[in-house]
Amino acid sequence: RVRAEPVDASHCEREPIHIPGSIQPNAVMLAADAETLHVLAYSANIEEIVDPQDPPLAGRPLDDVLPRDFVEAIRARLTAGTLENGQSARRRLTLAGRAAPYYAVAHAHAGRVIVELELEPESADDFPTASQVDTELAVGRLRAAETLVEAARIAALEIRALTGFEAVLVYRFDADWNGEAVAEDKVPGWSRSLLGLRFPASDIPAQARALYTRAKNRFVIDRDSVPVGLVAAPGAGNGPIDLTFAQHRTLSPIHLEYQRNLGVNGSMSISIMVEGRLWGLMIGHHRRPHYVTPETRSAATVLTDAFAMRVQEIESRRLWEERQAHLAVESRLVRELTRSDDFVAALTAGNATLLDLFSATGAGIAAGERVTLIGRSPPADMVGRIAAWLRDRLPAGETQYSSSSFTAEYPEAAPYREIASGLLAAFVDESRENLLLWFRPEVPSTVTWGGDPRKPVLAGSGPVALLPRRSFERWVEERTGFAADWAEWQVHLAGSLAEAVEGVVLRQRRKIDELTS
Ligand code: BLA
Repeated sequence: RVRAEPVDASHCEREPIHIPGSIQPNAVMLAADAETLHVLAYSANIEEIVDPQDPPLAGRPLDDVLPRDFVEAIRARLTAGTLENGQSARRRLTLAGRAAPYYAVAHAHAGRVIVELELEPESADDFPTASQVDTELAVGRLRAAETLVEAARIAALEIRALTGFEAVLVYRFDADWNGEAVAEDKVPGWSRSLLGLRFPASDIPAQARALYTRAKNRFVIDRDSVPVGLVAAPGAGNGPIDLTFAQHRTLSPIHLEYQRNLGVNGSMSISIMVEGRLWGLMIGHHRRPHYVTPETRSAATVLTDAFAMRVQEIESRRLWEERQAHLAVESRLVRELTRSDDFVAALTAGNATLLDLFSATGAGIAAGERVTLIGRSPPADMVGRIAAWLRDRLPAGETQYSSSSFTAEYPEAAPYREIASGLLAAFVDESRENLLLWFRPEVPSTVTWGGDPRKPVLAGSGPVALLPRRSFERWVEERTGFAADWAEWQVHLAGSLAEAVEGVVLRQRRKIDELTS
C-alpha cells in the first residue's frame, strides 16, 4: 500500500488549500456574486435548507433563501467595507419551513459573498459542558503572567477548559518555521505528550502559514466525515470558490492523515499573531470527534488574541530593557573612544569593553596584523586568519557578518567550536583594515523532534501521492556547532559602534599626519 520512501517536502507547499472545492458536512454553504448577490454556487447538501421542488438556486437572489433583513445587513456591511479580510456578519436565524435555528456567518472574499449556515448537532456527546470559563478572569490571569512560559501555560489551560478539547498545545514557530510545543494542557487519561517536542517546518507548509496569517481559526469536528462538494452554476468567470476565510473549509487530506497518525480526530488551530507575524498556533486535539459552538469558538479566538498581546508585551519589554542596557554600554565605549588616542585600548581595556555587549564570551579587534583579544577567544593567529577570511568572503559594500554556526562555514576554526560557534564581526572601514569581533560559545543541545525531521513526507501510491510520516516517536538530534542566535538589532549596533570607531581612527590618522608632516 505505502512505499515508505521519503520525498521532497516542498511538494507539500503546492497543494491549493484555499480552493478545496468542499466543506465540512455540518454546514450548508451559499456563494453569491458580491455585486449582484445572486447565487453562484452552493454545497451539495443544499436540500437541508431548500426543498427539491423549489426552482434551481443558481442565479437566484440570496434573499430567496435567506431572511431579507440578514441579506440587508450583508449589503450594508459590503458597502461599508466591513465584510472582508476575516470580518463577518453573524446571526442566529430560522429558515422558511425549517424548525431548528441555524447559526449563519457571512463574509466577502475574492468577489464573492459566502454564507455558511451551521446546524448545531443534536448529540451532546462531545459538546463542551456549557463553558465554565469566565473569559474576563482568564484574560486577567494572562495579563498577570510574568514570563512567556507562564502565559502559555495559562492560555493552554483556560482554552482547554473553555473548548473541552482533551489536549491544548501552544505551538511556537522559530525563525526557520520549525516549531515547538511550548505548553500543553491535557486530560490525565491521555498518556501521549508532545510538550517540548520540535516539528519540522514542512509539517505546516508555507501556503498554510500564509493562509493562517490571514484567517484566524480552523475547527475540524470529525476528521473522518465525508466532505460536501460545492456545486457551481455554469458561467463565465465562475471559477473555484476561494474558501480562505470560510469557517467550514475542508482541510488538506494530507493533514487529516497526519492527524490520524497523531491519534487525533476533532481538532482546532487558532493563529497566534504577534506584531503582524504568525508567532504560533493554539492547537486543540481530541481523540473522538469534537464540536465547539460558534460562541465558544469566538471566545477561544479572543483568549488567543489576549495571549498574543501578552506575548507581545513580554517580548517587547525584554527587548527594550536589553537594548537600553546595550545603549548605555555603547555610549560609555564611545566616550572612552573620544578621550583616547588608542581605539584598541579604549574598547578592550577600560571600564566598559566589547565584552559587555551581546552576551559574548570572547571579543577582539584585528587592526591590520595586530590582534587584541579579551575573554575566551580563539588564539590570535587564528583570529588573524578569520579576519583574512572575512576580508575575502564579504561581498563588496558589506561590512558586517554574523552567524550562529560560523565554524561550519569556516571549518578551519572548527577546533574552536566550543568557544566560537557564534561570530559577529563588523569592519570599521571600507578598506577592511580594522575589524571588531565577538564570539559566542557552542550551546550543546539535544533537540527532540516528534519523528525524524529528515523524513517528514512519504510517497504514497494511488490517489494520494504524498503522505505525512507515520511515526511521531521521539527522535533525538544532537546539535553541535551552534551558538545562540544574534539578534538583528545586535548586528546593527555592532555596525554603529564600528562607525563610531571609524571616526576616531580617522581623527587619529590626521593627528599622526600632522605630527609627521
Ligand atoms: C496543516 N499541520 C497543519 C496544521 C497543524 C499542523 C497544526 C494546522 C491545521 C489545523 O488546524 O489542524 C501540524 N499539528 C501539527 C503539528 C503539531 C500538531 C506540528 O498538533 C504538533 C503539536 N503536513 C505534513 C506533510 C505535509 C503536510 C508531510 O506533515 C505535506 C505533504 C501538509 N499540514 C499540511 C497542510 C496543512 C497542514 C497542507 C494545511 C491544512 C489546511 O489548512 O488545509
